[in-house]
Amino acid sequence: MAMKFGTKAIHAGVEPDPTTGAIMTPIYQTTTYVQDRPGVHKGYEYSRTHNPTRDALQGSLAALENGKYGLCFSSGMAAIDTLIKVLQPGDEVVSVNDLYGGTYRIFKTVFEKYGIKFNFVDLTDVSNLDAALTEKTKLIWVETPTNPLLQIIDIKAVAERAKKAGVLVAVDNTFATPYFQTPLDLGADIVMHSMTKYLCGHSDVVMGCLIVKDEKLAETLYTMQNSCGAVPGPQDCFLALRGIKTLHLRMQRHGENGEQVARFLKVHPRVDKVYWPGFTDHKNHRVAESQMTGFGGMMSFTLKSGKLEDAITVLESTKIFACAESLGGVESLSGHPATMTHASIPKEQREEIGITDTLIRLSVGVEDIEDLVADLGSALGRL
Ligand code: P1T
Repeated sequence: MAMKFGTKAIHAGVEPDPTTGAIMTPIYQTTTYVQDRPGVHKGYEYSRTHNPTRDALQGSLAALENGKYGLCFSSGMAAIDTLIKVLQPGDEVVSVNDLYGGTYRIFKTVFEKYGIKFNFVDLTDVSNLDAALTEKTKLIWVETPTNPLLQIIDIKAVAERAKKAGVLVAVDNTFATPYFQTPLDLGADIVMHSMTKYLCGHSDVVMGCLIVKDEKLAETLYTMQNSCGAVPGPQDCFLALRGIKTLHLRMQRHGENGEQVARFLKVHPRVDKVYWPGFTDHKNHRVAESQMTGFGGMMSFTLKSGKLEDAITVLESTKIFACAESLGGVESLSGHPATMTHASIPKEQREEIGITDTLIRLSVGVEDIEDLVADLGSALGRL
């Protein structure tokens, strides 16, 4: 039966436990499964390979992204690591040039050593892809909206060009979540998430996932998942399943609060630029409008003064927005990309794309909007 998003978030992939009827998938805290005879078992042999709690979660994720196969990992980085290991030395990857600092770091400092080449390109203009593709290109890595500048990449346009060139497209859908955007429907081959963020949603689990439609690609990835072994434990899978049951409710509120905070910042006298794809003057607002059903609760802004100390004052002064790495939990967080999440990107490169010293990133939570706006107003009032 075709289900709508909220129904899928609560039910997809999850059946009552066959032995007891428990409505919540139990935490199968076991490493191994007894076999009647060697090779005769109930579908489970060893928990690196399969675990019932993880299987339920993987099924839920596949359904949410309109894919067929879900694979969970012990972090978002482990999901990226496993995917890139499918490539061979000599292969090339075209990646967006604004992306999570840790993704940039694993590409540059880990995989370049093994002979994989990464070309970082401004894909907000899709025609830049043509010059970047070579016959060695095997994968295009898209993050949209990007972290931290909320750039928007046209997934459909990238996928069309990639299909012609026989290249896979992976989309890091962490910021949008499947509530606002389903890249597989737009022609992408692989969706990746840092589930640590909105999918788990309560700042208590580190986890990642890959979701695909193609059976052969899924088999390759399952083999890699089992061979490399960066799988999450059953307790974390249980927490992720619980978090996902309210994904639609949380995302709706993140989006509503996000819009109000963005509009407040946009007219504030101390604030210079506000990066949020819901504004009609955002470079790719029309693309965002066509491929997303809402613009979310992530945004970044800069200060008119241009002074690092002022950014620090704002980050120190808020009482509700907590200055911390990460995003996507129910509570509001603030961060300073240049010194925190994106410190691993060289300074010149960072500044070239707009990650300046006064850039502040907000993950707007689901608290009452009046309190959030008052908190930011009072912190900016100290400048
Ligand atoms: O932290 P981990 O679960 O390993 O996921 C890495 C990752 C991948 N992709 C995106 C878009 C991300 O934002 C992240 C993690 N980001 C942060 C920790 C952060 O504060 O931006």
